Amino acid sequence: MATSINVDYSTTIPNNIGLSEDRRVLKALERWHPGYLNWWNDMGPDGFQEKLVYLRTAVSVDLDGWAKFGYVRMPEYRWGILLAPQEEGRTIPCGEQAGQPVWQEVPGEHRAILRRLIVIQGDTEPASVEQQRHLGKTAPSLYDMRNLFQVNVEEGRHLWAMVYLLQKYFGRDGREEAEELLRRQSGHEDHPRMLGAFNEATPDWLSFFMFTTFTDRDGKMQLESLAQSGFDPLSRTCRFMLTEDAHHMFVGATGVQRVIKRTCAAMKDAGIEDPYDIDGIRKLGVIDLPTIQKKCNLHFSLSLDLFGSELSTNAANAFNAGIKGRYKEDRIEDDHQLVDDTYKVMRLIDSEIKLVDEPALSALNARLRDDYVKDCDKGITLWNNTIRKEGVDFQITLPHVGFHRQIGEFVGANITPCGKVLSSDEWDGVKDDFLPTKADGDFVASLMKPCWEPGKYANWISPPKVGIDSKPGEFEYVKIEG
Ligand code: BYC
Repeated sequence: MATSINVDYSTTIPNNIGLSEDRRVLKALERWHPGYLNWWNDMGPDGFQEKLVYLRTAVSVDLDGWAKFGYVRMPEYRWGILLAPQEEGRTIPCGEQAGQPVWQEVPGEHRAILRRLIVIQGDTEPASVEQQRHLGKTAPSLYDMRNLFQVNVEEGRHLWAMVYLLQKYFGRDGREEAEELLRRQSGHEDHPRMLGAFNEATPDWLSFFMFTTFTDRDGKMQLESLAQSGFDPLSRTCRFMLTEDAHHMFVGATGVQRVIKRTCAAMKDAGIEDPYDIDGIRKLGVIDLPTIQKKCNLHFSLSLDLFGSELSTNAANAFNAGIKGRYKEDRIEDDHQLVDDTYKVMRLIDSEIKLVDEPALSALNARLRDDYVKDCDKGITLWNNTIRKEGVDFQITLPHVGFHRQIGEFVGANITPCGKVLSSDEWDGVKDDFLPTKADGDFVASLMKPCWEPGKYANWISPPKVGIDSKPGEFEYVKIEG
């Protein structure tokens, strides 16, 4: 397969994989394209399909300058198939065949497991676009609106990336799966998206920023693991997707930071020192820090569920097969087989939380989740530095991993964000302190009014430090008129 760093725009589907010479796959993708556009028009950003948006498009996959900025109508965005360059001499990084050359074709014995992972990954991409489709209408600025749409078109491209793998390597099954990816819908009663968090609503912009902080970061960890795959086309696809995901987490973490900054500034101006003076703070038209903490608790716990059960034979099989590695597998120094190794897993035993040695192979989901929690701390530090600089006495914290879980070891347990195990009665008395209530949701919703004048920001969020592509403050990121 020919690959180059630069993207070929001569076919209807931009690519760097020599698609014009691969007629079978080109045709299959061209057949899938109209269905994709129908899906985008029906389920993508509602009310903005005709607007010109200042977006970046990939023109090259090398690290420097792969992006080109310009005004585009979203349905005309050049979604394409982009793979990171092939690494000479790459070997399978883990499992029974570790050290042997990577596969350029799907190994028959691992076909089912690979297809399942690619389909699950693919399913999350359109799901997030569906979850966010109404947010444009309440964007707090044109800058934020543009960032939302950038995230959306890139998730659309990530769907293309997985569909390419399905069409190229999985024949008829792959084509059917590609159709199903357009048929399932986030939150749909009969054909929902595959993973829990992708069927939840993203009702407001604070949720969007939390989602891009925490759920996109699960995306990062999963893509990092799949980038370690011995199936080289999957690895190369994921390596390029990771460069795009970094921007999504930036949008999330700086979005929450800007909300926090505005709240602290408004408190200072009004002479409010107590962060728990909820009514007083809400009267200022900003979001109180305890509500931000509750949203953080919700989105972090929903994202933890995306790692599956702590102990999983699926995960062990994928690792053994060399299909999915650990986070930064190629930089870990051990035998990459883990046959006799153990890993400490947090478990709930007789209502007590304990660290237990488990077979390392079974515990791979728990290990990836632990790596994820460490990575999440970066966002939290950013937010707490802002609160400290503004002089407010409050700290955002990540809740305990057992808090509010729907998957795995802690399902059904009543564990507080501090990690205390409660009885059901005790839990009912305090749960509204930990998760957003209807009243919290209604209050946040009441602030979600569009603010679309170039250079202006809604009262509840502060402006960013710098513009996109070094544009000045009043730059018209989305042309709303005309
Ligand atoms: N919801 O052995 P188990 C992203 C199912 S996000 C519903 O515990 P396993 C993005 C599981 O499928 C990253 N079902 O877990 C972010 C299995 O069902 P079957 C997406 C769940 O398989 C933002 C059963 O329970 N990528 O990119 O070891 C915006 C037992 O499973 C859930 C990936 O996830 C759940 N939360 O691990 C846009 C990577 N969890 O097979 C995009 C690919 C588990 O028995 N996926 N189940 O019917 C995987 O690596 C694994 O499938 C999982 C689960 C980590 C998801």
